[in-house]
Formats: sequence, C-alpha cells, structure tokens
Amino acid sequence: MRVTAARMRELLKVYFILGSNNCRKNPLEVIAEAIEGGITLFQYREKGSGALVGEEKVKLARAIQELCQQHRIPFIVNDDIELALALNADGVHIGQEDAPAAVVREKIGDKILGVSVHTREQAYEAIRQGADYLGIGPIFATTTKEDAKEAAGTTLIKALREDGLTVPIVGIGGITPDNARVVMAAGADGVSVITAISLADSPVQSTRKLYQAVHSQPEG
Ligand code: 3NM
Repeated sequence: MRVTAARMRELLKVYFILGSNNCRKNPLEVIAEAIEGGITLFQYREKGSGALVGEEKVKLARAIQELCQQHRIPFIVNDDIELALALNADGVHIGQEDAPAAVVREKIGDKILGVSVHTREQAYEAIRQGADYLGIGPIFATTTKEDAKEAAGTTLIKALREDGLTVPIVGIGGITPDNARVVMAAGADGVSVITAISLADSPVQSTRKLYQAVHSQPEG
C-alpha cells in the first residue's frame, strides 16, 4: 500500500539528509544524535566531491539503514534506485535530472517517492506521475548542493497551496531552527536540512530546535 498523505506529512516534519561528505565526524554518530533529537525521516544522499562510491557507499548505506530501522525512522535513498531496491529501502528521492517519476514509480512499487520540483509545472507533473511528496527549494541560500539554484524563497510553496493543492510538501535549502517557521507558515508540512544538523556543534540540540520550530506553528 502507498503511504497515506497524512502519514507522509508526519514523516516530513524534520527530514534529515546526509552523505559522508556533509559531516566532520562519523556519519553514524551524527545520525544517532539526530535520531535522539527527533528526526522523523532520513535520506542518504552520497553526492558531490569526496562522496563514497561502490562498495564503500553501499556499506555506509547498510549501516545507516540498520540504525534507522532500530529507531523506526524510514530510510530514503537519493537518486540511486538500484541501491534503494537492493537494500529494500523505504523509498527514494529524485530530482529533475533523474529518470522520470513515472519510471521510478514503476520500479519501486509502493515505496515512498519524493521528487524535487522548482516550478508549478514540475509540481503538477510529479504528482501526476506518482510522487508521494514534493521537495521544494532552495528556499534560502545554500552552499551544500554544488549545483543548487538561486534561493527562491517560499513563493512556489505558497502558490501551490493557493491553488488548493494538498500534496505533502517539504522545504529545503538553507533551513535552520531560526528560519524554519517561515517555511511552515508558507504551507510546508516539514523542513529538510543537511548542514543545520550535520555540521551543528550539537546535532541533538539543533534537531530539537528544528522540531520545536516546526511544531510551534499554529494549525491551519
Ligand atoms: N536540494 P542545506 S538544496 C539537497 O533546492 C538540496 O532542491 C536542494 O542543504 C534543492 O540544508 C539542497 O545544508 C541542499 O542547505 C540543502
């Protein structure tokens, strides 16, 4: 069975993304702290300069997946459909440069499918092709993604909500505990972050702050 929109919205609240090159210490320690702090979903994104490849990438993925399973945090794989299937991950997240969402949906069956979108057209197309949630960004400036577009603010999230679209949406790009409320107020169901947790002096504290910011938003 496909994930329900209601469950998806809960999972998106504090969505932590990490690859080995996004942290200064052992990624497993960072993720353990993030889990302790209250993340609701995890994405393995092994990308960019210095990223692990081949067997090393798979090995770290397995270790992270095991940690996530122990704490019942769904484990999503970025881009690498084959890896997601090999590990029986809970889902995949793809961008506009990857295979069309419909092709990925066909391959992964009922697993969670997230799609990054940057325009209204891309948003509607992703939903039509079977996305369970949309990732919209970069909301704020980010240096984490090497090919990130310019910060776009919350315009697209607001526009989709004004259209009456209820699809689960997560904001991404430069989000911190201090600006997370702005993203939620625009109509996002949650925030996804890399560095706000992965490079924090205390990942557990930073995650707690994000969790509080996301939940301090009035309903509706
Ligand atoms: N995708 P940080 S921005 C992975 O705009 C990613 O689609 C983006 O990292 C998009 O939380 C981004 O450190 C990087 O800014 C997010």
